[in-house]
Amino acid sequence: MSKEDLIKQAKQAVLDGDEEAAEAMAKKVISEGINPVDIINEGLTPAMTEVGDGFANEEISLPGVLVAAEAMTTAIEIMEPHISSEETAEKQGTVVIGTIEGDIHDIGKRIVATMLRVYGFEVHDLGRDVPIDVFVEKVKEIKPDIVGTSSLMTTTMAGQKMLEEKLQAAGLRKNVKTMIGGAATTQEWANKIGCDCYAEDANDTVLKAKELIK
Ligand code: HCB
Repeated sequence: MSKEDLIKQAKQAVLDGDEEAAEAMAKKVISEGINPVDIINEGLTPAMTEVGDGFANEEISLPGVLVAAEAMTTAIEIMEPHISSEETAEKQGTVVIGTIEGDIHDIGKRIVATMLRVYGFEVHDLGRDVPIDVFVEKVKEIKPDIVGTSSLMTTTMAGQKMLEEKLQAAGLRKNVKTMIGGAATTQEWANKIGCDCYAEDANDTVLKAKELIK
């Protein structure tokens, strides 16, 4: 089966919220030796964006979003361990990443974490709904080059500002670069809160993370 066919199947599985189809597609990607990164970037992610737009326009219900997210997560979990290490460059730096407290959205953050690993970063993924103090503790403990946060909701963006303030107060901010992302965030928000960088998607994250550690 061609890569294009599998991209189509990936999109359809997310749009239909069909976990079984997502699983079958992901297993086929592995057995056919196709790069999972292409399937994530060209199939799964655009389909999830379409679902998000459908939800915003009230064409898709919340349970519809949930099954789409489950199909996407299933496919990523199967493909993640097979993401090619040939693309893995020499070690680039260390990143601590997580989704801000109160926010359970983690699909995009997971993709970002995976892509950073692929391109040579050591990534400590703290998961989702992560309290700000946990980010601060991890920065103290791991001494990463970058701390990245994800916020998908206007209600959780404030946590990114709080992280800037708490890192300052703990005397840690000068030793770590900060990066934000997620649908609720923008470059303007990054500027406003004094964050070093806003990244729009996983590719942008890798490019900007490399810039930040230079
Ligand atoms: Co959710 N949800 N949701 N949701 N959800 C959003 C985010 C809304 C925008 C939908 C809408 O109203 N239009 C909205 C938030 C509105 C707002 O605050 N402005 C919303 C809401 C309101 C909610 C609930 C409150 C709904 C409810 O219960 N009434 C609830 C949240 C509960 C909570 O968190 N406490 C909820 C629940 C859900 C699920 C569970 C059904 C599911 C999440 C499943 C999961 O993540 N495990 C879900 C989903 C899937 C979405 C949408 C449809 C898609 C999000 C997504 O996965 N996109 C989203 C609509 C949208 O975003 N337009 C909707 C695909 C990924 C690949 O994109 O933007 O996350 P991404 O990540 C990109 C990019 O941002 C960047 O790179 C990624 C890869 O390209 N990036 C980073 C991300 N993080 C980064 C960090 C970095 O450091 C750097 C770059």
